[in-house]
Amino acid sequence: MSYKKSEEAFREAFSVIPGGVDSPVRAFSSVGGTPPFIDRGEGGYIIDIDGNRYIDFVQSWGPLIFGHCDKDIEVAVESAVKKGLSFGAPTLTETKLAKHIVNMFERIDKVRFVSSGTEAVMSAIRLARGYTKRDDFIKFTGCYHGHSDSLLVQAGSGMATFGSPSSPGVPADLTKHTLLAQYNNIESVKECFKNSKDIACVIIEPIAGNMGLVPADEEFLVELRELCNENGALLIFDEVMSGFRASLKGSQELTKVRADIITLGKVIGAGMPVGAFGASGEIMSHLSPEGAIYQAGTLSGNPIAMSAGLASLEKLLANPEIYITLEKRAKRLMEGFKEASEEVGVSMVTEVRGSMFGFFFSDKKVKNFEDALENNSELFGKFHGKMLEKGIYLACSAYETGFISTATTDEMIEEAIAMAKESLKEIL
Ligand code: KE4
Repeated sequence: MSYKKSEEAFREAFSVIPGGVDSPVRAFSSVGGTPPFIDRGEGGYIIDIDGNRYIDFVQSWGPLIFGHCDKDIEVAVESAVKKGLSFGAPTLTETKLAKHIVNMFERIDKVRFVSSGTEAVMSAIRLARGYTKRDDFIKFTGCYHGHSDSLLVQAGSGMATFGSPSSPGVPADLTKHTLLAQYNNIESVKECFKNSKDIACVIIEPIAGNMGLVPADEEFLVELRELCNENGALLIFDEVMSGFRASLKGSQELTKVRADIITLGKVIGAGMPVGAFGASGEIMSHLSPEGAIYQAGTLSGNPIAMSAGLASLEKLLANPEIYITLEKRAKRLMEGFKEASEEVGVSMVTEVRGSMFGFFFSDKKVKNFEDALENNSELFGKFHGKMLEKGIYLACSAYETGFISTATTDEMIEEAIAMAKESLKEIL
């Protein structure tokens, strides 16, 4: 494959955009090489500006569950565009999409739309703090919830510590209320509740997708729910990625545990900028303008984004059986990757939840971020590069999740498996 045009484009982008990208992961820093500049998508494929075609397992990091250029979503967007791009005023589409979400998620009576997952999580935490009149909150190492200041924290020495900034530009004052616990380790959460009597909420990805794919144990979630109840803290499930991807109703079809607040994104925008957060009517009544907790956004509920999300969600609701096929294909892909690793004698552990898949070059079942860090990331980088050359577009980090869309055919899955076998043989 030639990447000449992308190499030139990357240099040019670099001259006017930091790192040449508008989101760091896209720069391929952890895998090396030049990120292909994408010209267009076609169903399960993306084509770069050099004309190289790839089977797309990233799908814009999750939103494109129907693949690229889905006709139904395109028609919905085209008709919305003809009526205007934005009004800064209420529209019927927002209510329609909100009703679908409220009807799908238990304990959620109201939802508010924003323009990104970061905004959804930032607003959810402010809502929890305002509602409980407490300042501290617990997050888990390895979970990513967007880039708002209080979430850019790194753990201290112990398993349960107050966070310190993980990024310059984040004052310690803004992270001193963030406690860090270890994923799937309920003792570390108990430790946090011992360290603070001012905990407003616990936020977790119930199916973590930002340390690779690492689902929470059911027992852990049950105990987490109990701890929140005992301590008067709210439980926030960040399903920006897992919502509509792990199942039609995100983690809700995979655990009996229910959160007080949920955050959503990605699929509900179908590739357009949308985030959302929802809770009971009682909790949401504390949000402005009903209540005093302020939250706002010029493009929140944007009619074009709402139309895209509504078309995507209504298609999912009308075809819930697609999740059977999505999961079958995700499992076949991971089975094939495992075969490929066994053929060359390297260890691999894999995980699937609905249309989400993950794999680590490791011989250890991954239960938390510390386990995930033990993977062979050097081998992952080489594997990613080889697969790209062979037309397979995987997430450019070992700590991300891959996705199957309805446009990802059985033939594409078999092609990716064949290329995985070839790639590993060439590397090792
Ligand atoms: P955004 O602000 O990027 O829309 O959403 C933040 C966010 C919140 N919560 C979860 C569980 C998420 O996965 C994300 C964003 N996911 C990453 C992919 N790992 C977005 C990709 C990127 O940062 O470019």
